[in-house]
Amino acid sequence: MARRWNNDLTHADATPEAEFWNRRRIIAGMAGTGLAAAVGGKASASETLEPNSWEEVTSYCNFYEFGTGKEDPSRYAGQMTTKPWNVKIDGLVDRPGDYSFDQILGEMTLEERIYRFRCVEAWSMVVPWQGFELADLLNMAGVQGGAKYVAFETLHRPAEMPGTAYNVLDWPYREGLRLDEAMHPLTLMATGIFGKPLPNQNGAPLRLVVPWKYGFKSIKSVVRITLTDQEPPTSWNMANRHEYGFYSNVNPDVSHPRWSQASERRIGGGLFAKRQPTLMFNGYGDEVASMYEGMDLARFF
Ligand SMILES: Nc1nc2c(c(=O)[nH]1)N[C@H]1C(S)=C(S)[C@@H](COP(=O)(O)O)O[C@H]1N2
Ligand SMILES: [Mo]
Repeated sequence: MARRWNNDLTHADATPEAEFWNRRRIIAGMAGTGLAAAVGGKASASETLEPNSWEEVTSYCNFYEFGTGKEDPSRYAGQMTTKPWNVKIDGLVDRPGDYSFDQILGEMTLEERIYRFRCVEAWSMVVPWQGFELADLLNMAGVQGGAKYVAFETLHRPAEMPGTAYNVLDWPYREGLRLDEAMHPLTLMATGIFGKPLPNQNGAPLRLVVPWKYGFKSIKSVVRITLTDQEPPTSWNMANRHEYGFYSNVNPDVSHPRWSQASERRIGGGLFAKRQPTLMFNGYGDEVASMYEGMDLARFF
């Protein structure tokens, strides 16, 4: 339980920003402990994870339900109603049901995680999230023995989502993880950034965050979580299975068919900033590589 160092934080009393930055210094002071590794991953020893700004994280977004432009989500996602909010948890679970967001928050312990975030389009950010481990939510519902995968769905409400008028993707937006990936302690259900509730454009009121995978796996505004024994269909894979694999682990050695993944552009670095090398598993290899032992990562990309 050492990781839950701030179990005093609840949704109701979102951390004031000053307090948040103090907490961040506490995290930074934990170098050498397992805690620091969980937060920063392997590269944390050589790289200080300096978060992007609120402005960058909330204005440069991908949320195609509101349009394909990077600024469309910050312009249009405000129309999305997030209260009330229910998450249906179904499939191979002992306690299926429609869980309200407040009910979920009441059961979960929120914590801070500063993670690298790498989009398949080769840009990246560092985001300070608040949230809880997906494993805790799945355990609340009771995962049954036959479950092998977890499928996720985003809200699909055309009246509030102008982007869904276009068939760029097959709506609702869908994603999936293997059960061991879903249960991994790095896998987060985020409810906030910078100590504040998630802005709509970032996937309010709760979204998945899988820091060692390309950003599109981190599905926003989740309304359904289904435990299944089959690999679930996922939106980007359905749109183009040659370009977007089910696994989509960050991998500098496996190019996207139309561009290299060897380096990335850190958002906010300025026009003349040098691209930085992309890290295997986005720098979280020590924690996650063992899950893929013996797999051909070029084939299961
Ligand atoms: N429902 C939904 N989730 C989504 C997307 C989307 O279009 N719709 N875009 C994905 C992509 S491609 C990325 S890079 C991240 C972006 O998250 P951010 O805007 O909070 O940085 O969200 C992911 N989750
Ligand atoms: Mo992305």
